[in-house]
Amino acid sequence: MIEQSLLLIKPDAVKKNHVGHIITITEEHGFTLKYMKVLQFDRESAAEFYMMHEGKDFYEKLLDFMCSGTTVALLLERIDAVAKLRELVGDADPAKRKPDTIRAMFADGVTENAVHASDSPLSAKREIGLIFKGGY
Ligand code: FUP
Repeated sequence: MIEQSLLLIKPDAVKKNHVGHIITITEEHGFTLKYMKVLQFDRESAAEFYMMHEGKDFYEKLLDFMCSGTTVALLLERIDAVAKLRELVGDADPAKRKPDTIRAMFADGVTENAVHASDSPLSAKREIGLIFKGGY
């Protein structure tokens, strides 16, 4: 089934000029770019996006990082988009990352991990709503 998912290219990857390369990788894996937005998270919007992690030991560090620079949000579409994008992005834990995943190629650590991909169709719907609520 054709599905939509959200990919965030995070501040570390934007600063290192990996945006174009990451978009190309998604296109090579059958994703179609429907909408794109360049944005700056503030504390409030980052807290809302990552609300499920509130109270965890890495939460404040994660918000600081997400607010540290520009983020590029991509609304991507393909068959089975959510699962396929998670596979392409790779694990947040550096020890578990498979080669040829976006994080294996571009991430420096567990927090500075280059990209975010929605983890379920429900999350994708929520996250797409949050990021694109002001329009495309
Ligand atoms: P993912 O859904 O693949 O982004 O990974 P997780 O749900 O494990 O983590 C959510 C976010 O918290 C990721 F951006 C990574 C970050 N994180 C940390 O910064 N430190 C940790 O110890 C675990 C996760």
